[in-house]
Formats: sequence, C-alpha cells, structure tokens
Amino acid sequence: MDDAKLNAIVEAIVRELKASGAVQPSAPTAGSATWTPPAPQPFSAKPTGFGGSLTIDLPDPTTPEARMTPRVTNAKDPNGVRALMASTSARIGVGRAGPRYRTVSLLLFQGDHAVTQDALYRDVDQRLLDEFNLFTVQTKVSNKQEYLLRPDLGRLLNDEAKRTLNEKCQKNVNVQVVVGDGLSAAAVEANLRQMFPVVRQGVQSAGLTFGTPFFVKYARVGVMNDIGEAIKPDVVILLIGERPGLGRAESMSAYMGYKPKYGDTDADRDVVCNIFENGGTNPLEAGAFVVQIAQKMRQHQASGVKLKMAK
Ligand code: B12
Repeated sequence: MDDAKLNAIVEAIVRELKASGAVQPSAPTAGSATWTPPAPQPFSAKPTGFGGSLTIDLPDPTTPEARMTPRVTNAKDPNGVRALMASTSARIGVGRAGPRYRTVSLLLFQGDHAVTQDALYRDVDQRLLDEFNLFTVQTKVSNKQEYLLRPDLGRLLNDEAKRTLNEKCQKNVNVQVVVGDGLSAAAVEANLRQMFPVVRQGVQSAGLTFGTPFFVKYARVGVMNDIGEAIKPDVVILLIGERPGLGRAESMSAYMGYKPKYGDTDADRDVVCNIFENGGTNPLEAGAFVVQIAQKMRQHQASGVKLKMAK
C-alpha cells in the first residue's frame, strides 16, 4: 500500500474517532495531510500525542469493565445481552460498525494478541527456575522460530541433555516432575510458585520418591518419552505452558504418563489442563489432583486410555 492510500485511511479513521468524540482536536488543524505516524512509545494511560496534531484519549479497552460493556446498539433485550456476556469470556455482544468491528473491539483484539505473542516468544524467568533449583536442559530445537516450525524436534532431548540427566538425576524414582516452557512462559511463571511445592510435598507425604526436578527449554509434550527412557521413573509429571488464547496466557497444563517410553502417544498420557487462578483449575488444587492421579497410575500400572479402562 502506498503512503497516499495509508494517509487516506488514517485520516478517515481519525475523522470517525473525532465524530464519536473519542478524539479531541488540538492546534494545528486535525487530520491534516501532513500526518506522520507517531514514534513507538511505552503504553501510557495518559492521553498521548497523535502526530503532534491531535490528542487521543481512548479508554483502555482491556479493563474488565470495558470487556463487559455491551456494545450492541438498540438491543431488544439489553439485560439478556449483559447476562450472556457475564456467562462467558467469549467475545460476544460487541456490536459492529457497518460490517466491521468497532474500533474498541479491534484494539482489544490487538492488545490481547500482543499478550499471546509475548507469552509465546519470551523465555521463562531464570530467577523462578533458580528458586526451585531447576537446572535447564534443551530439546533438539535451537531457537523459538524452530520451536514453532518443528514440533517433532521439541519432543526429543538433545545429546547434551541426555548426558546431563544421566549425571544429575536420581534414577528409578516414583515420580519425576519436569517443567517445560511449552507455548507460554507466562503460564509457568503464573503457576509454578503455587503448584510445584504442593506436588513435591504431596509426593513425599504419600511416601513416594521425588526425582531431581529440572526444566526443559523448547519442550513439547512428547519429550516425556525421552525423559522416561533417561530416568526410568514410574510417573512423569510435565508442567508446561499451554497454547495461549487471546488475552489468556497464564494457563498451564500437567501432562502425565506411566513409565513413558519411546513410541508412547497421547493415548498413553493424561492431562490436567487450564491451570490458573481465578477461573481455571486452581494451581493448589491441581497440585493435589496430579499427586492423586500419579498414585492411581502406580496402582494400576497404567496411564491414558489404559488407565481409564482399568478404573
Ligand atoms: C492444541 C490442542 C490439541 C491439538 C494438538 C495438536 C498439536 N500438535 O498441537 C489437537 C487438535 C490435535 C487436539 C486433539 C485432542 N484434544 Co486437545 N487441546 C489442544 C489445546 C488447545 C492446547 C494444548 C497445548 O497447548 N499443549 C501444550 C503444548 C506445548 O503441547 P504440544 O506438545 O505442542 O502438543 C501436544 C498436546 O497439545 C497434546 N494434546 C492435545 N490435546 C490433548 C488431549 C489429551 C487428553 C492429551 C493426553 C494430550 C493432548 O497433543 C499434542 C501432541 O502431542 C488444549 C487446550 C488447553 N487448554 O490446554 C486442548 C486439550 C488439551 N485437548 C483436549 C482433548 C479432549 C483432545 C482430544 C482427546 C479431543 C478428541 N476427542 O479427539 C484430542 C486428542 C489429542 C491427541 N493428541 O491424542 C482437552 C483435554 C481435556 C482433558 N482434561 O482430558 C483440552 C484441555 C481441551 C478442552 N478444554 O477440552 N488437541
């Protein structure tokens, strides 16, 4: 798209914002053809300059109040719309501007998408891993881009990782807990502090041995097989960041398997999913729950579909 077209679109948007009262013109004249994009700036709740000619003061669309505000004009049953919106986090009741989203919906979508991207591309904070003495090993993936493009490599430990696990980990333990970044660093950061101690304490109070925990960078769920082969535990519990939804990046899963080995598939695994505070499976409860499942797996010597058949 050339600059002239871009400027025309920008001017049209600015005119629309002005008409809705969201933009206050300031000298010099608003929407002039000399508009240039503002330099990127950190987010500020305060009004920011718009090319030096306008002040934009849009309300923050990401607040819970803004998310819950019905935007359907002339709704037949406004209370019904409100009730429906309160029952789900899905984007309903957002109204429209002609055939398009309203600006507020678009901004919210972009803001939520940014949360997702951050969670996906960021590394888990090293300080958190240090807090739990988790040393790091890596899969055969060497960077984020490759992680996204080659899930198969994220299911295999690299050679150095295998050597490190051999040196540092206790073998033949009852329960091996592993933390993996998966698709959301934010999820691990949001839940590990609460969940990890509950799992460790639960395993130990059940009289089971708790293997040397560690962190796997660029991990996919299938890496459990290599871990099973390297350590030979009864049960592997992999705490891993789930694929982030729009604006929901803090959801973690605990994937579990009984004696995971080469060739095992998801049919041999179980998952406790949607672990996060306020609306998901509470991480403390999830901690207690996975210990129970680990005990069941040991009792029935099975996991996944086989465990379901055994129960
Ligand atoms: C992406 C996804 C899928 C994708 C996985 C493909 C892929 N390569 O990513 C597809 C569409 C194939 C899928 C299918 C299924 N899924 Co699914 N899936 C998800 C989702 C949205 C994200 C998972 C994630 O982020 N994993 C973490 C990343 C790092 O893992 P990964 O290694 O990249 O991918 C592996 C896992 O995602 C795993 N996986 C995906 N779903 C399931 C389900 C189970 C029971 C297990 C053990 C493993 C598993 O398969 C991938 C390959 O190994 C979650 C929702 C959530 N909140 O977690 C549901 C979710 C995990 N899936 C679920 C279900 C039920 C299924 C199916 C059984 C549906 C069906 N009836 O066929 C199948 C079985 C999957 C299988 N592999 O055998 C449920 C599990 C509920 C539960 N507690 O048992 C969830 C929580 C959705 C939900 N809320 O209902 N799924």
